[in-house]
Formats: sequence, structure tokens, C-alpha cells
Amino acid sequence: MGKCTNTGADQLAAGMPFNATKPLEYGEAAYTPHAGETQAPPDTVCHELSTNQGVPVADNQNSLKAGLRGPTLMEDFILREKITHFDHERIPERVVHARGSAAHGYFESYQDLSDITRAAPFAAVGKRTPVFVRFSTVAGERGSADTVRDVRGFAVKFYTEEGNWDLVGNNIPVFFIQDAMKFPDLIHAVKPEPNNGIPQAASAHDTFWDFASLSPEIAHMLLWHTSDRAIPRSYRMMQGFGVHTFRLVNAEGASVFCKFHWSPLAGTHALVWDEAVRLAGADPDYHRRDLWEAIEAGEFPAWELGLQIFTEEEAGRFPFDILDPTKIVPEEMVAVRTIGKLVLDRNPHNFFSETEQVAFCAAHVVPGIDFTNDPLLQGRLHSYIDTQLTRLGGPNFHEIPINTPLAQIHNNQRDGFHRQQINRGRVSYEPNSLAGGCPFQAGARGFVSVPEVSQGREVRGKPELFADHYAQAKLFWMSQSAIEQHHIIQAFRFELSRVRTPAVRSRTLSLLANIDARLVASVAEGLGMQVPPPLPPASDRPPYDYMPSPSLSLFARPGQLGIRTRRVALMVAPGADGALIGQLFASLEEAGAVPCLIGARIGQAAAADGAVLDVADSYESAPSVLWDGAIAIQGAGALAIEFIKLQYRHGKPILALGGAVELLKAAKIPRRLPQGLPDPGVIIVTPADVAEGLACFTSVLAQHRVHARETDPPRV
Ligand code: HDD
Repeated sequence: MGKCTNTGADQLAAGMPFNATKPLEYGEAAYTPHAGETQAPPDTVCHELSTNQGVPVADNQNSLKAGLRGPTLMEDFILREKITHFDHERIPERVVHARGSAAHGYFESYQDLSDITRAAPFAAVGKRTPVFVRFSTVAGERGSADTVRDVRGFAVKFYTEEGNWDLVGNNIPVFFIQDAMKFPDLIHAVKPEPNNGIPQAASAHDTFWDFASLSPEIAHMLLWHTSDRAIPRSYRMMQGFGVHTFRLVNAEGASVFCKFHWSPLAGTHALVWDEAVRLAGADPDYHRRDLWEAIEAGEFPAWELGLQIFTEEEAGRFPFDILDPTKIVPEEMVAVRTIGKLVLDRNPHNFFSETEQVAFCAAHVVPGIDFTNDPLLQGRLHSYIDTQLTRLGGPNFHEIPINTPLAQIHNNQRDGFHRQQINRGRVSYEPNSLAGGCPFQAGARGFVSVPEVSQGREVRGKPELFADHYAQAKLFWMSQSAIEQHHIIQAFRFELSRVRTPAVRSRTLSLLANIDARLVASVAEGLGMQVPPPLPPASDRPPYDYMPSPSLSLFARPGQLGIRTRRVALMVAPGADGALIGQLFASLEEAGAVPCLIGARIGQAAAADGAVLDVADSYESAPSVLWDGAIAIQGAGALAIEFIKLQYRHGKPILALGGAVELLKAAKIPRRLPQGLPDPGVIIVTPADVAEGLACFTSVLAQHRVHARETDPPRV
């Protein structure tokens, strides 16, 4: 059995002379934790350090030199191998969706859908299929902040027994453009401008709005993009959509159309813009951390899968074209049928190997799922495999463990960069007799495309219904609550205020003038501009008049989690009531919330009764935006005042106990809403009434925030 040799760092930590060697037994701690520090359990049995050729490394501290003060020698193959590998640690980041986070889990079918589709995940009630899900932003680079205004990617890889199916969707059910031909233009416009590389992860700049204002098909998407959908509170709290219309095909080959919807059990909740901006500085990993911590805590994020299923005849009667990815199928026209549940219950072991190297592809489907002629989808069928050739270095990316199907692979594809499989025998072609005809075609058991009739002239163009750019933008606008509409106006004002070219602002207003008079007037007012005449419509057809669709509001899905996973700051200071804090802490934890003591500085503080308070966070290290609600117990000072002011500004519940009411006074927190009614989220009680106060606090916390409190500009 080999020995695990202690390192210099370990020796320093253990107070040993630097050059002394003390062999450790297998599994023995290689590092002595400081008091109070817990040691992460080693992943595997501890092994000897080696090179990539398996040569044991004697010394990982010093390069090989000609004399102690001499030059480093070329001969040091261990140093050169280590540095060379390090130099090549990065692979190209995704050209879009570079910033992302992922987790493992499973999909469980509630139903047997075999009458509609032969897709393996839906074959039986209770059937579980393993999945890997990656969430992402679109525009930002790999190290950009999580909370920027952007669409979020929602990509699900199902490892079915009939191969991998990737449902590569977004958290918004429509897209910016109608044809893949425009995708590079869209992305070039939204990415940092090519002359100076500014701005990072933001659509608020001239080139994006220049492109947008010249592309009226974007109108519907612009309203989603400026809505709170583009600043979710958490990946766990957003919907997902397949966006395009797909086909479901059963064993007899009969097919229906389908739209895919993921609906979060945690409900749909968003940040407010000021919070999102501050979070980008306070914790750029806010969504990544939230997902990771929820899974580590056993609070497994879950979504239900809903299908909108309709026939070709029904599709023919819709007032829009189902091949147009800028249109939804309103739930009032086709109900969403809930058919299963997605649960994420395991974090990746290694970010690079799994989250970075996972390769999703819109063309990865399994028998039972098929495409439509949506021209955006058709372009995607090419793009994803093509992009992996550069990003993952060749055509064998399916051999990277995270991409490998559970289903067996048998084919005659051979060789190429990074080939892992050692194919045996001399036969790599089909038909053959020398290998007994293997592997042989699966026939009807295999993937069979729907034999859609496809005839027509070769043209570059769009179907007529694609030209109705505004009817569904209106539908979205009128389906939003007053506060959501207010946020859309504010977002347009922000984005367009950042645009330096007046003509671009004006053209965007002309586009908005086709959607709603109040919307465009409010945006124009915020820009100090007059409302220009509307852009002429692209079609003579009168636009369809939709009824509002309440399910398009974020408030339609409050969720089932209550206060579970909500982060609560218990504001304390030395001399606080230890028993009261203990009681609050225990009650919150029992309800599944995440309480934490916060004060002017971290460390231990003495409570009034002599008990020790473990203050884990300070107002500087964990500012207000990181918390869903605050309970003020004791504390004062400028930082505490700033903290509570921001809790108020962002609509969060505040419970003040006893003397802490002074803090609210110092912060000038009003007890009434702007409308004059008492604010349900500003709760002041004596310590004797803590149970009652906490009940009020948690009921507001469960509703996410007090939207009625919101004012612009803020009152405190
Ligand atoms: Fe795309 C990545 C979603 C249109 C080309 N896309 C990518 C990812 C998601 C989407 C979620 C990240 C996958 C991951 O986590 O690795 N894309 C969409 C949706 C679209 C869409 C919902 C419209 C409905 N995409 C789209 C078009 C094209 C691309 C029209 C090109 C013609 N997308 C790509 C890509 C990416 C990608 C360049 C970048 C890295 C990758 O694929 O693996 O191929």
C-alpha cells in the first residue's frame, strides 16, 4: 500500500519544520483543521500525487534547479507537464449562454402517454428518467453576474433508454426573431460592442436597440424582456418553455403538435431592478449559489411539465402561425395538461467536467419527438453540433461522460480528435457480411421522421401570419398586473436612457406606439421625448383582438413553498435578548427558512443573559439585497439603518421587536403604504407578542414581497 506524503503547507499548518516529511496513512487527514473548522470529507481514498503518466511525484513544492540558487532545468518534465496542462485549462466559452449553472435530477411521469407519443420518458406512470439541467444567461461572458436583465436558458438533457433527448429552452416562451438567418445579427447586436467591448451582459446599449427598432418581429419579445421575467429571484422560481412547436408521435406514427411548459413548484418570483443591480456587485453568483445551496440543503428544486397538445386542424384555425417562434398558444385556446415532474437532487461533482462540458443540442431528439418547420428551430438543428466542434474540440464530444447516453452506442463512426472508444475488429462500414451485418438498422423500432408532405417553390420569405407583430405584444401587456406594467415602463426607460443615439430611441417609441398608448406615452415621458407616429404595420390584415390571459402574469403562480429556503436576517448586537433570538431562530428553521444572525461585525457577541451569539454575517459582507426579510432585534448605527432602508425599499417584510423600533424610526420607515392603508410588511411588536409578530412576518415573506409598498422614487 502506498503512503500519502504530507505537503509543505500541511507541515506549516501543523507547525512542523518545512522540509520535514511525515508520512500519513491512507485516509488520514492531510490537513489539521483549525478550531471550529470542519473538514470536507475526501471524495475518494487518498492517493499518491502523480504525473499524467502515473509517475509518483516526490516534491510538489520546488522545481528542479542547477543548485539551490541556480536556473530551473528544462529537464524538469514534472514542472513542464504541470504548467502545460494549466496553460490549456480553458476551453472556448459558449458563444451565447456562456454563464450557467447546472444540476442532476430526474423526470417522473405522472401519466402513460403512449397513446400520444412513444417518447421513452412518458411510457408509464411513475417512470423516472435521469436528467441534467443547465440554466444560463444569454448575453454575458462566463464570469458575468447572474442577476443581469436577460433571458434565462433552461436546457434539460433526458438520458432515456432510447438515447438522449435535449429540450433546449428558455424561461420566456417566445423569441426575438423568426428565422435563424437573423441569429448572428441579434447576438452581435446584444453582445458588447466590438470596438470597445462595452457593455458586459447588458442589452441597454445602442447596438441592441438599433437592431431591435429595425426588427418589428421583436415587439412581443421586447415586452417579456423588459418584464420581471428577465430578472428572476432564483433559477428555482422561473418557468421554462420549449418555445417552438414540436411534434409528439406515437408508435403507429400518428402525430400531434405540442408546446412544452415547465412550471416551478416554488412559484414564479422576480427581483426588483434596484435589487438586481446591487446583487450583481454584492454576489455575482447569486443564482448559482442559490441553486447549489438549495440542493445541498435537501430543498430539491422541482418543476411540473405541462403540454399543450393540438392537432393540425386546430392549428389551422389559430389566428397566428404555429411555426412562428414569436407567438405563444394562449392557455385559453389550448389548456396546459400537467404530465410529470422534474426534480433536481444532486449538485455536480466538478463544474468543468459537467456544467461546462455538457453539450446540449436542439437536434437531439428520441423516437416519439419530432420537429416542425419553424425556421428558427430548423437553423438550430445545425448550429449546436457545429458549435461543439470548436468548443469541445472535435466530433467525439458525445464520449465526454456528461454527454454520453445511457443507451448503448453502436455505429461505424471512427477516430477523430480525443477518441476514447477503442473499436475492435476490421469492420467499420455497413452493409457488411464480415461482422455478421452488425450493427444493423433498427427499422420501425428506430427514429422515423414524420412523413410530412413538403412541396413548394424555393423561396426566401415568411408566411403571411408571421407579419402580425403586435397583437400578442398587446396580449402580454394587457395580461400584466399594474405593478408589472409599471416595471416594464421603468425597464424601457432605463434601457433607452442608456442609448446615446436619439433616432434609435425614437424608432423604438414608434414600435411601442403600435402596442399601447399608455405604455409608449410613459416611456416617452421618461425619456423627455414626444411620442412619434407608429411604425407602419407589416401587413394589411387587421391584427387579431386577444382577450387578456391571466396566466401570463408572474402572480398567477405563487408556488407551494411558503417560506421554505427564504433567507431571513436576524439583526443583533451585543446585549440582545438571547432567549428571544433562540426562539425566533428555531421557529424559522422549523418552517424551512434560512435564518442567520447579522450585526455590525461577525464573530461572537454576548447576549444580555450571557449566552453566546454567533454572528455569521455583517452588514458589509452580506448587504440587504441578499436577504428576503429582516427581523430587527437589537442594533443601531449607519450600516444597520442603510440595511433596513433597503429592506423597505425592496418591499421585504420587516419585523421589529421591542427597542428595535428605534431603528425603524431612525431609518424613517413609514408604517403605512403610499395608498394610506397599514403596511402588512412593517410589523412592530413587543417581545411578549413575538409569536404573533412572527406569524404576520412569515405570511408576508411567503408572498415574496409587499408590492403595494413600491414607489418611484423610493420613500426612504
Ligand atoms: Fe441557442 C446555446 C436556447 C435559438 C445557437 N441556446 C443555447 C442554450 C440554450 C439555448 C438554453 C445553452 C445550452 C447550454 O446550457 O449549454 N437558443 C435557445 C432557444 C432559442 C435559441 C430557446 C430559440 C427559441 N440558438 C438559437 C438559434 C441559434 C442558436 C436560432 C443559431 C442558429 N444556442 C446556439 C449555439 C449555442 C446555444 C451557438 C451556444 C453554445 C451551445 O449552443 O452549445 O449553438
